Amino acid sequence: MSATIISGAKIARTIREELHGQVAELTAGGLVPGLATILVGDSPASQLYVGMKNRAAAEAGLHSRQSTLPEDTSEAGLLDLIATLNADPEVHGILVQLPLPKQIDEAKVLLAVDPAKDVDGFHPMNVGRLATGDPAVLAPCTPRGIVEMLMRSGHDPAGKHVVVVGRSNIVGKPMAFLLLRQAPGGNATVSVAHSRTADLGALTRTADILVVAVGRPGTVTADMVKPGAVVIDVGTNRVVDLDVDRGYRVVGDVDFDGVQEVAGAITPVPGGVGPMTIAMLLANTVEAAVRLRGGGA
Ligand code: L34
Repeated sequence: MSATIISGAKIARTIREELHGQVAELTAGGLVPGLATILVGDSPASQLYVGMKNRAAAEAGLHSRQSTLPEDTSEAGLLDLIATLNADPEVHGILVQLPLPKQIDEAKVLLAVDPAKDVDGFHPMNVGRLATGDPAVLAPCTPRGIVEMLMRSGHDPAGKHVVVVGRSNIVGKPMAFLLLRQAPGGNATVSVAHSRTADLGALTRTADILVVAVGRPGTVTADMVKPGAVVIDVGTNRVVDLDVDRGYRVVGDVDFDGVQEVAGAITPVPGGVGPMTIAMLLANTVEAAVRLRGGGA
């Protein structure tokens, strides 16, 4: 058997076209949704991701701007910038790319973003609203993108056993909360595994849907997957490959070649979850803009 490939790139393109239409209507009505991204430091991966986010925003017709701050930026300097963006009526979404340099307290920064402009869904108020099942919350982009990708590829998680491998605040935990919601895209039975889980394979073999987000290549191999299961690979790991021009390849957390022989469906890396994350950032920004204006969509 060979798994169906779920193309996040293709689904994301469709969503971005839908958003483009919605943004055109809003713009005609005098509301241009605005996204402000903040990049601190010069991590090549972060530079790439933030660049892709601003490009996608501009393509969809959003107002977009990027602030790039040096690696040695002080916490106070970053908090000042966030305060300015919180007060700017042209900005409806604020994204601070993670990780941040060591001298900056991430928790403080996430608390400083106006929850109404928190298009990452990382502010503790939004985390709490997600955990309590508020249907109107701005949910973190990666897990929201995964739900969207499952629904649009015909894999409704309702009633299914979903095993999430990874317990990060960016993916694992919000993924579990979204899947538990009593709402479309939710109603799953959820298990969360992590580095201290005993016999990971025994648990993952019970998964109808397996979401892997640990940031380590080869975490899930074919023997850990139930035949026919849906496998969502969230990892984006750079591995050295001197045979390609840029000197590295991007691989996921799943042993794709082996697992695709067993799984019913699988997401590729690249071209899977990554593009969905970006599409959901745009969707969250449009939603935030509509809510900040007041009134419905
Ligand atoms: N605040 N920080 C904040 N929000 C986020 O949602 C993120 N994340 C993660 C890192 N830090 C963040 C992202 O945006 C990871 N991430 C992300 C987004 C997009 C892609 C990868 C990671 C992506 O589109 N990757 C391409 C491959 C790109 C390449 O060639 O390296 C893909 O097709 O998967």
